[in-house]
Amino acid sequence: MPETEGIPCLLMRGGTSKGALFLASDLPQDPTERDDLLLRIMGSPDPRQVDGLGGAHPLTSKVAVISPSPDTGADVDYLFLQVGVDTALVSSRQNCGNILAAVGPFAVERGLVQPSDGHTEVRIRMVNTGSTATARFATPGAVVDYDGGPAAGCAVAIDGVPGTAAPIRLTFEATAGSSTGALFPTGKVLDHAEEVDITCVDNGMPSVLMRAADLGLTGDETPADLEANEGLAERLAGLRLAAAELMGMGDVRGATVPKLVLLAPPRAGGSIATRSFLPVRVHTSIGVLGALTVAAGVLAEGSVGHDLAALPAPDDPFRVEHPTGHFDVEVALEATPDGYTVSHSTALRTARKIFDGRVFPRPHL
Ligand code: NQM
Repeated sequence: MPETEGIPCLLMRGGTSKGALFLASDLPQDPTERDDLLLRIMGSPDPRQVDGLGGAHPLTSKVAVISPSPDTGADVDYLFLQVGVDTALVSSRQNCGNILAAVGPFAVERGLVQPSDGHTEVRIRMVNTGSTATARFATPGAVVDYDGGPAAGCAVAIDGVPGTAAPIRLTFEATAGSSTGALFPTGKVLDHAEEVDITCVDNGMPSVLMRAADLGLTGDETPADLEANEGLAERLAGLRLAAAELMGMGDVRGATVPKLVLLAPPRAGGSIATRSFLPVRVHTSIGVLGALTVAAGVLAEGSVGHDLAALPAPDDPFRVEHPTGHFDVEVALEATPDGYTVSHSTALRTARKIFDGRVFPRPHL
């Protein structure tokens, strides 16, 4: 279908992020053509993304491409694409657990999965890393309940999103080392880069953990304060390149991974306080896989943050504090003679269908 007739698109909030969701069959198969089209749909490159769907922040400049899965262990395949805001870049190098929360409902909306009357489970293969997740959500009368009416059991609030909505439970398998090959990609729980203690960890989101205090910070700064600190930005950029080399990720200039996370003792009854970098803009909350990765890293004895944390009792969730509240996750980390393993991780999110229609990409500049 010519693009002048518009491309079917569902605009959705997934967790604390927002993005445009497409059926793979509605987009060009060739990745170069697809990415060119997505840049024009989102209005990139432009710091305001004024001519497209993007929201002028990495957390609202996201795309999901969904198709039936050829894998017998999954119902659908989900490819996540981060669309640059002021750069003409589309990257498949990272996953996104927040947009993942919207994928199960999208699969029902588009008829890829038959919903049950009650609750529906959708098994999702995250194509970026090959790991899988299961989303469980309310579908009373075989229709997705986004708001959390009586059939959803209850409506829940997630910090960083106003109001309440129906819960979407996400269960992850095989996230450990999904991008880098190992939960602790350097083979150690503690390393040093540019004279700073770091823990390099990947429970679904390759991340470099460090103590805020080691950088002269409290860990309580607002995202705006951190983004305005030019000296910090320069120091973190150097640290990130050095850490990525240790993690075997090569030259990550221009890449959105690894993320950087500053840790501090919890201030609001949680397990640890965080400020995470995307890696330049500062997250207003924290990513889903980002939070699972922080929890796995901090739970490991000897890591950066282990001694700063108030570790939860065995059956309690790990509460990650962030700039707009907290995020509870469960991470089953086990010590083995060969190191640590994670059998599964879970997180609770919500999602919402915002707009269903056809999007009209701007023409080539
Ligand atoms: O870590 C932002 C987000 C994310 C990623 C980012 C995410 C995750 O909050 O699973 O969700 O880290 O770029 O959308």
